[in-house]
Amino acid sequence: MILRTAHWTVIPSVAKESNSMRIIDGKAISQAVKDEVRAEVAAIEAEGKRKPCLCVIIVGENPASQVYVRNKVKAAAYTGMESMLIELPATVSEEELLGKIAELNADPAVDGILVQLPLPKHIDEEKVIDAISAAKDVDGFHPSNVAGLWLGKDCVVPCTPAGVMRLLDSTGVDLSGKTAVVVGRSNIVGKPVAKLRLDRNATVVIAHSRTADLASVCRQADILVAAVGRPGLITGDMVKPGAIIIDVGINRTPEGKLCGDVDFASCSEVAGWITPVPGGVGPMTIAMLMKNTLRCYRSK
Ligand code: L34
Repeated sequence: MILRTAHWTVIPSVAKESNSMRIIDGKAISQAVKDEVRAEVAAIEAEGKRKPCLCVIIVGENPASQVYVRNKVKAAAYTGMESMLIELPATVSEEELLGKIAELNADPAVDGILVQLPLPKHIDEEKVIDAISAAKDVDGFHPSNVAGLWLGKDCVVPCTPAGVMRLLDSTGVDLSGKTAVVVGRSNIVGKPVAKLRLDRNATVVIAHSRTADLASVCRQADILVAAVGRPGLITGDMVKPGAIIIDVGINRTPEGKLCGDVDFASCSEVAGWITPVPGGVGPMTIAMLMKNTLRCYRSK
C-alpha cells in the first residue's frame, strides 16, 4: 500500500534499505513558483505599470506540442501576465515565420518570445532560434544566452534545466562534492543541466547513447537525471541506494499513457527521492517559463 501525503510518499512495508523514499512533487512546487510570479505581477500592476507579455508560437498540429503550449498560455493567465498565442499552419514558410519573429522582436509590448519545438522539417530550427532577440529569448536557447550560461554570466537559463534545479533544491540536499550524472546530451537539457550542477560544485558526468556500461555509470550517481526519451531506460539495478532521480523523459506508450525514461516501480524502491511522470519536470518547465518571462520584462 502506498500512503500519499501532500509532498511525499512513504512505502511503509517494503523490505528495502530505503523505507522513506520521497516523491518530489513537481506539481506542488510548480504551483509555488507560479504563485511567486503571480505576486510579482500583481505588484507590477499595483504600481500602474504595463504587465509582462509572453508570446508563444506553435507551428503545425503536433498534439503533444498543442498540450504544452496550451499549458503555457494557461499558466501565463494564472500569473496575471498578458499572453499571445500565434498558431501557424504546418505549411508556413521559414521566411514567413522569421518575418513574424522580426515583428515581435520590434514590438515593445512583447517581453518574451517562444517558438515551440519541434518545427516541421522544412524549417531550420537553428535559424529560428538565432532570429529571436536574445533579450526576449525566454527559452534561453539563443547562442548569446547559451554562451552566457557557460561563461557564468547572469542570463536566462533554459526552462527545463532551471526546473530540474528547483526540484533538486526542494530536497535540501547540498550538491557540493556529489556525483551528478545526466543521461542525455541535448542542448536543451543534458548540457545545461550538467553546467548548472557544475556551478553547485557537483562532479558531473554526461552519459549518452555511446556510453560504455551505462548501468555502472548511473550507479555512481548521487543525483541522476534522465533526459533521453527512452521509456523505462533507467531501472532499479542502475540506481545507487538513496540517490535523487529526476526524470525529464516524456514518452507516450502505444496506449497513449505518459511515461518517463525511468522505470518508476523498480527505481522508487532504491532511490531516496524521485520525480513522477506526469507531475514532475513537465509542470516545472512551464513554471520556470513564467519566471523567465518576468526576468526578460524586468531587464528591458
Ligand atoms: N521552444 N520547445 C520550446 N521550449 C520548451 O520548453 C519546450 N518543451 C519541450 C518540448 N518543446 C519545447 C516543453 O515545453 C518539452 N516541454 C514540455 C512542457 C510541458 C510539459 C511537458 C513537456 C507538461 O506539461 N507535462 C505534463 C503532462 C502534460 C500532458 O498531459 O501531456 C507533466 O505532468 O509532465
